[in-house]
Amino acid sequence: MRVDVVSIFPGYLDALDLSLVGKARRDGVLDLRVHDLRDWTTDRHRTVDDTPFGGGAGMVMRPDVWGRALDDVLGEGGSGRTVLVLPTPSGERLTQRSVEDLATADRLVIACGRYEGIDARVADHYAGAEAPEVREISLGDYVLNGGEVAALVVVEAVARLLPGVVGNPESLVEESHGTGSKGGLLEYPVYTKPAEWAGRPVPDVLLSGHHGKVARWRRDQALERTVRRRPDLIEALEPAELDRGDRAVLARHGWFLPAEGAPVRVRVRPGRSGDADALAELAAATFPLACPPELGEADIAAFVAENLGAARFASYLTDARYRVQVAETSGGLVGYTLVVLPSTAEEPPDAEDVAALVPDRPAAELSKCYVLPAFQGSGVAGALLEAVRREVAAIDVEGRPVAVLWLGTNAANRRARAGYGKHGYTTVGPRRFQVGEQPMEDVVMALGLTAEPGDNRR
Ligand code: JD8
Repeated sequence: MRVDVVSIFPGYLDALDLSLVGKARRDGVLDLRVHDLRDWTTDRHRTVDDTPFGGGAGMVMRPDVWGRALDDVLGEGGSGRTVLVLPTPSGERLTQRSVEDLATADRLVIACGRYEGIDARVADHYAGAEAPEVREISLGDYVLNGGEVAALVVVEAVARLLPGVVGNPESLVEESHGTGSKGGLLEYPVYTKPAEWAGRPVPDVLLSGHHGKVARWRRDQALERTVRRRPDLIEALEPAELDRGDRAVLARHGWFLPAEGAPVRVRVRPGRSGDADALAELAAATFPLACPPELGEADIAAFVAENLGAARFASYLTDARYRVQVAETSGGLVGYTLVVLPSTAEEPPDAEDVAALVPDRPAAELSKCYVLPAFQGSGVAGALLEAVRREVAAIDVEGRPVAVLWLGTNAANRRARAGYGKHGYTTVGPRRFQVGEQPMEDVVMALGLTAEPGDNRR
């Protein structure tokens, strides 16, 4: 690849004589040429700038000088794909993906501006031409004094992708930000000898020799770092590239994968009075989906109107006998739970058959646990159940910690039963009841809350 850099400070690029880029130049893999813009000035002061039209501070670089320089440099090269790279704070953010694209070109010409920048007609002039392609790029949202630093970055980032520059091309695939398997995540932490430094040991797993565990640990570290430092990258992750382990790490940090699309930040929090309308809307959207087919639409609509309206939720949110948890995204509520607490420590569940199946007291009912279809199987329901367990396990009724959480779920709803089972609920027996004229069969499941010896739940 040939790269030409034009600058009024050509010495700035001397660093590219060093290290891998220097070797690539000596090996002929990279033909890097640095030009002094002043070679294309015509006055004895070698002037490259002038005052800005429209007034204002500073000086602007002249288009005619740049035009002569770029016409000459662009004219030197053969055919093939040429990209004119114009570093500017107002450019598109340079990313590994755009670097990978630049690395497929035959030639790059990088124009380093100074002062207040280059007259805007230069970019327009070359962008209007058949060739070269023009890329206005920025390194990031901070202000530098010129384009030279960006030229150093572009040359190093592109050169190391050229065949034969980096010793083990395998490591390129492994790198973060790239399109390789680790693409889109930050690097995991790395360690080397001594195994103990400043009282700090190396993580045991890295000394285990167990490659599978090491790979999993490194992946988890990369995910956790990315969640903490670059949540924007999590939103850009390709769901198909996330395995079960990845999804578990993301879920632990509040990121869940909906049925369609990229990971979403879901916050689980206690319901508050302002949630009533959104909860009623969510309940109306989710309750019918969990109803067995034999239940008629009319019965369902009647039940929703009677029991799941905004007014009912407003009462749940302000009445201490009820606890509401909600799962919320930036787009609104996607899940909720409702727990009914006993008024007294010995108050039995309101259905006799349940009271017999759930003897422990105080007993609280997980009355509602619903998640929008797009988030079913994403782990959001599990996060809600974990929040419910933590919240209810911390509640005393007449000074006695709530001993058990019980729920009734449709016997035919295998997914729900499996989900509750995964979170510690065990089936304690059937529960039969009527909806209108329709006989229904639920299973009752229960989760013991009070600490057994060695059980650290409390
Ligand atoms: C090119 C002139 C300086 C910028 C007045 C300070 C890139 N990420 C980046 N930040 N800054 C640059 C950059 C700065 C440049 C030039 C790139 C040419 N300046 C100007 C506008 C405000 N001075 C950059 N890539």
